[in-house]
Formats: sequence, structure tokens, C-alpha cells
Amino acid sequence: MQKKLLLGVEAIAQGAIDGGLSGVFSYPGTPSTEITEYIQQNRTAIEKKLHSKWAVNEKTAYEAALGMSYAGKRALSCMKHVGLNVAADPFMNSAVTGVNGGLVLTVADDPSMHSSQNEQDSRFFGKFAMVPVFEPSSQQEAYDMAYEGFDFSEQTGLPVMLRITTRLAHSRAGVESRAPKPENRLGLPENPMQFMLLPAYARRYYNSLLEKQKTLVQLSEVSRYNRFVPGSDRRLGIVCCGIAWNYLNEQYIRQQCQYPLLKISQYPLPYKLVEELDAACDEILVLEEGYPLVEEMLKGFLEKGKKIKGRLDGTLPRAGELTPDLVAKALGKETFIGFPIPEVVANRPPALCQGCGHQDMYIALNEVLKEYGDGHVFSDIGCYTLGALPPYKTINTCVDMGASVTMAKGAADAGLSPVFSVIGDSTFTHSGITGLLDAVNEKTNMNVIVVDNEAIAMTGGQDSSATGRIENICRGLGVAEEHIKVVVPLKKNHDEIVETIKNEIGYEGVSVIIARRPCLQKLAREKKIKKVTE
Ligand SMILES: Cc1ncc(C[n+]2csc(CCOP(=O)(O)OP(=O)(O)O)c2C)c(N)n1
Ligand code: SF4
Repeated sequence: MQKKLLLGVEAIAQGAIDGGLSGVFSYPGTPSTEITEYIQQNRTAIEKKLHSKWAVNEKTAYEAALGMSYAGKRALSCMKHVGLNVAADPFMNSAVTGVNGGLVLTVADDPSMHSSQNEQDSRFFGKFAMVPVFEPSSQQEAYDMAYEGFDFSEQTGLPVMLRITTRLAHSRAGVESRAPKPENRLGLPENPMQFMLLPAYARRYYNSLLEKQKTLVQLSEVSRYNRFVPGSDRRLGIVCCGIAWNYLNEQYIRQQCQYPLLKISQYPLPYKLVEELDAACDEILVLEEGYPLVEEMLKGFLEKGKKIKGRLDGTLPRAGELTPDLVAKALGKETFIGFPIPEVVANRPPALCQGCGHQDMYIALNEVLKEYGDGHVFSDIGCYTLGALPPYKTINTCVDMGASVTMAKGAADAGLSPVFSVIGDSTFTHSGITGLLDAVNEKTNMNVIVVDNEAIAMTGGQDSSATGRIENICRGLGVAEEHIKVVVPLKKNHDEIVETIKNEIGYEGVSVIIARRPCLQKLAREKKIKKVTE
């Protein structure tokens, strides 16, 4: 066995490779991105030609993973929490079809919204779909769960969710790897209609999913990831979900915790273990990262007026990350106050890189907007979202990927004019294309600006599926050829860009302006790699 110092995300990638993976299907999103990047760069994965190319979005990624499972092989799909909203349709339905080859979905949640629009808790999605959910308390468990996840998926016939949060994803610990397993052979499902969700089949499969729930609870009750630890002080019992187990242990480095404990890292809830804890204490404190999922369930499940403390009663904050300090506070223990932050490292707002093409685009758009005032620019998610902040303050919305096009359309339908959508190249192919087709079909009076930096810059400069394709996609969707314009966002082209935008405002219909200049950071990285390999 080899011991390596790995990030949580790397541990999952290595666990999956060692566990017999045949392909990973993902769309980037912090804090999940590095799982796929690790596999893309891993020597074994390259030699074995494991699939690892980025998908256009999370829905196409998850569906391709399901297709690989259909063909009998083991597949991994990775995304951030909001990505699962996009993949929710195939995910929910894959619980009904079940799997053939093992299928593991890794979802990385971002409590405190370090780089996300919300802090939704993917465990709810797991419960909603009624599939097994694993939530590691350490990098080692992250590795083991990915490694064993495929077997578990094949044994239960269900996709398995592996839910992590930012701190576990992006912190390192020693991880012992296990003997690599071979890939599955190609093999079609025994039941050729397994993946056919016509109502007559779907009803049958749904009942079978319901029947499996009892087994899943039993498996949770005997899981090595869940355990009850007796304690001498019955005034309090503590439930620790996922990484909260780690945080609790940080409070008891020198002495053992006196309270009875329940560690939960596998769901559905291990009810028998909950009953054991219930019998061993007077009050229960629930420590969980994310929403008060287990806390709410315990309130319902115990139904005996027992005090359940956690995020709902104010013992812990309702929003944001759980931290070792918050755990200490909830236990009435001393918290560690770190060193004060020196003034030179005071917080600075994020900003576009100096010289970025998005800057030149916003400067030009602002000049045009002087005539119309604020409130006309719908935007999206990417580096260009920083155009909401000074000195630009150009854009007015950022809701979910692709919404700039569709919200602009709705506002135009309401009578707002002029109406702009500013969308990045990757966001355009992720979810902008369908909205643009709606607009073309209805001849909506709006102007789409695709800020094409030929990269998925915000998540680290991954390759964009849009590169070299945007004009053809727009043509194919029916945007008039003479209203597909390409500009190069550079200072020297300022007047030309302003002129182009002004002309397109005058057009009654859908126009697309493609502002194309490569991301400087991606260019710099490529240059560096070229230098090293020359
Ligand atoms: C559904 C969803 N998936 C993934 C993300 C993470 N994410 C934020 S912006 C972005 C793509 C940005 O690329 P692009 O549109 O090309 O803009 P750029 O950052 O290159 O300017 C991604 C993948 C997200 N916020 N939502
Ligand atoms: S990473 Fe690239 S796209 Fe993002 S701000 Fe910097 S130069 Fe611009």
C-alpha cells in the first residue's frame, strides 16, 4: 500500500481510478474541478485511455456516465452543487432505472458560497432521489468511498452519491491507496428494458426502488462509515455528519469526548444507531455541514419532545460553513482566536486581470449605455460577472448559467429596450443556445454579446466546447448572417466596438456580437508549458 498526501478531490480521483473506473464525465465547477483534472493528468488513466474530456454541461456529463454504466463499465460524474440542478432530470430518473456498471456521482457543495450563487445541500437531492449518499469525514474516507462506491452501486443496482464540501475538497491529508481493480468488461444490462422509462416499466422500477429503501437503511446500520460511540456523560449526545466528525475530534485531541457520539457518513439514516444514541443521552446536538437535514429528520423521527440542538435552534448559525470554532462554541469550549490579520493583507474585492478582453468590452458597452441608463444588461456566470463591480458596473443580473439570454428575452417581451445579454463562450454552450433559439423563433428584439475568451477561465482555464464554433452555432439557430458580428476587444478597437453595438441596437431582431480575445491567464499557462516541453 502506498501513502500519498492528497487533497480530498485528488483522493476521490485516485480512489475511482484504483476502483476500476472506465470514464469520468464532468463539467467544471469549484470545488469539484480538480477531480477530473487529476484523472486527465494521471499516468495510469492516460495509459488505460480512460475517458476524461470535459462535457458541455452537467446534464450531458451525467447522461454520458449513465450510458457508460448501461454498457457495463464503471463511470464517475463530477460537478458542483448547482451543477446537479442542471443534471437533476437524468439523476432523478437514473434512481428509477438503476445502473448496470457502477455509477458514482460526486457533488461538491460550497457552504458559505466561496465561489457559488447559493449553498444548497446536495444530501437533499440524494434523499429526494432515494439513492445511497456517502459523506466522507476525511480524505482517506473520500478515497475509500470512491474506491468502494462502484461495488456498492453494482450491488444495490443504484447510482451512488458522494457528497463533499469545500474544506474537505481543498485540504490535504495522508491517504493510503489500495490494490487497483481491473475495469469491467463491456456487458449489456440483463433486462434489455431496464433503461426504458415508459410508464408501465417505470411504475415497476419505481416500486423496486421503494423496496430497496429498507435494505439501504440496513446497509447504513452496518456500514463501517457509521458508528455509535458510547460516552460517560449522558447530558448530551452528539451526531456528527461527514467532516463534522473531524471538527469534533479537533476538540478532543488530548482527552476522549465524554458524550455519546454518532458518526454518520453514509445515508439513508442508520435508524438503529440513532435509537442507540437516543437511549444514551438527554439532549442531542447535531453537527452537520450544510442545511439542517439530519436535525430536521431527528426532530420528526424521535418525536418524544427530546431537545434537538443545531442550526435550527440557534446553537449553530443557520447559514455558512461549519468550523472547528463553531463546534467548540456549541460545546461551551474555548475557541482559538488566531493572529490578527495585518493591514497589508486586508480584503480586496475580486477584479478582472489587467489587460483582460472583458474590460475592453465593458468600457465600450458602457459608452453605448450612457444614452439609455442602467438596468439593460442581463449577464451570466464567469470572469465577466466581475463587470457588476466598479469601475464597470455594467451588468445587472447573474442568476444561473444561461439565464442572461432567457432573462433578456423575457425583459424584451415585457417591452424593455434596448436589451443586452452578456454571456461567456462556455456558458453559451452550457445553457445559452436553447434560449437563443427561443429568441430567434420569436424574433425577439435583443442583442447577445458572447464574450469569447476561448476558455472556461473562471474555473481555471479548461478547454471550452465553444471554441471555433460560435458563429456556426448562431447560423444554425437561425440568427441572420449579417447580424453575427465579430469584434476583437482591444483598446485600439474601441470606436469600432461602440459603432458595432450601436448599429445592432438599431436592428429589430436577434443580433449576436462575438467579442473574441483569448484569456491572458490561459495564454500564459500554455506558453509556460510549451517552454518546459521544448
Ligand atoms: C451550473 C453551474 N455549473 C458550473 C458552474 C461553475 N462555473 C462558473 S462560471 C463557469 C464558466 C465560465 O466560463 P465562460 O462562460 O467561458 O466565462 P469565462 O470565465 O471564461 O469568462 C463555470 C463552469 C456554475 N456556476 N454553475
Ligand atoms: S482569468 Fe482570463 S478571462 Fe478571467 S479575468 Fe483573467 S484574463 Fe480575464
